Amino acid sequence: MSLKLLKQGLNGSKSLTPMWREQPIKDRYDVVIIGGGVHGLATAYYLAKNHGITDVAILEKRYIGRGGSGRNTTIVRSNYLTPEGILFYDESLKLYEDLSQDFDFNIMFSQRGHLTLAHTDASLRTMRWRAEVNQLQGVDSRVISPDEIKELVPFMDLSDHPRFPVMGALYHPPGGVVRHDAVVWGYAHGADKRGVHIHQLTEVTGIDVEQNKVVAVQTNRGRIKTGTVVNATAGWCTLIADMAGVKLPVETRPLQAAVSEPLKPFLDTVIVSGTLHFYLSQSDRGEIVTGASVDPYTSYSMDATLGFAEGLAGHILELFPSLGKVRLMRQWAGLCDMTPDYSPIMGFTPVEGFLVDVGWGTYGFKTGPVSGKRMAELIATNRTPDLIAPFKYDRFFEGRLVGEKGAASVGR
Ligand code: PYC
Repeated sequence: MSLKLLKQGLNGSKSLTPMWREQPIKDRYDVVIIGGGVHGLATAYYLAKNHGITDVAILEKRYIGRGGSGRNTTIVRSNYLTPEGILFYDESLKLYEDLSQDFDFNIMFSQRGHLTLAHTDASLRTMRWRAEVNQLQGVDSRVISPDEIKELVPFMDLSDHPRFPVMGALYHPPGGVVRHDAVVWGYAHGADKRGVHIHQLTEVTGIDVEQNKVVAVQTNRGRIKTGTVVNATAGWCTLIADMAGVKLPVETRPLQAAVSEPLKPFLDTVIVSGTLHFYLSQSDRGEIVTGASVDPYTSYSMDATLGFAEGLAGHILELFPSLGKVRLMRQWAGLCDMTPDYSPIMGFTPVEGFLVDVGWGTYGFKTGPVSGKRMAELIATNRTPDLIAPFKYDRFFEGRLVGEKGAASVGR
């Protein structure tokens, strides 16, 4: 046990220092980041840590981590389908591996392995395809048989009784889960410590552009002059981009999720079934953390629905009938900004100084570290890093889409 922890245990809350501070808001910053989720916070953190740029404000309409960063199912993996996607997601996974040490704060990262089930010949073929592309990029991923799955998940029904029997799976040992709030708090703490200002309850109401250049943002707390604005507002990115006159090819859909009551440990991998539309893992508290596809309509609603819970439970029970008596404890929804190719949009836009880190669909949380690191590099050098060049805004006009069918929960 660390000395710090022991001291806190003995002194109670007296020895606790806040993870980040409230600072007076200035009327000018070198960089203004809109959105206090993991992407915005990580961008500020790496700007300060890697590039010494500390005159940075994060503007968050509500409280940090209130959007997708606090509403996801905490899955981290890099077994994507496109070489561009795999390299990008893999850098994030590697950053996650060192993040607890980097923060000096436990983010409860657990590389417990990730299984994507195949229930048809066609999906088995896709898993083989993914495994080959993964391996070519150096990512640990392979197709395994039902017998091997049984070893990893003895509770799953691998007989021919389910409507869609399991024929195999893509197994990705480095995939896993991480405590999402801890990631938000760790980045907030690290950014604050280096001089970044985090302004909660600060809503952006307009962006001032003169001669095609950003000059300021308008907020409910006054006007802030700046030459660099980063739109890191998953779920609301089109509304912010509209303020700068930038159109984004994005539609917004809710993605619902749920947790069960706590159970004794029985599942130590992440399970995904594209055919049955569910994914689940067991948290360190014993809850089953689970979700399904995006809702089949565009909306900004973050309400949970009974229809979703019923559909999800029905699908899970097909493979885990022994969970029949388990009660759902909580349900919620987050907003997903979906692009036409299921890849993000990162970097420069036609408006000088207006940068985007958006279009994060159902895969944004896992990429917080790499997005923050690479967006910070782009801001510091005014050059697009090679790793994120495939995701540039211009690809939609140049016809260079990055069709990322390894994205989860995009079925409709
Ligand atoms: O991309 O792994 C994923 C994922 C899981 C749930 C939503 N997206």
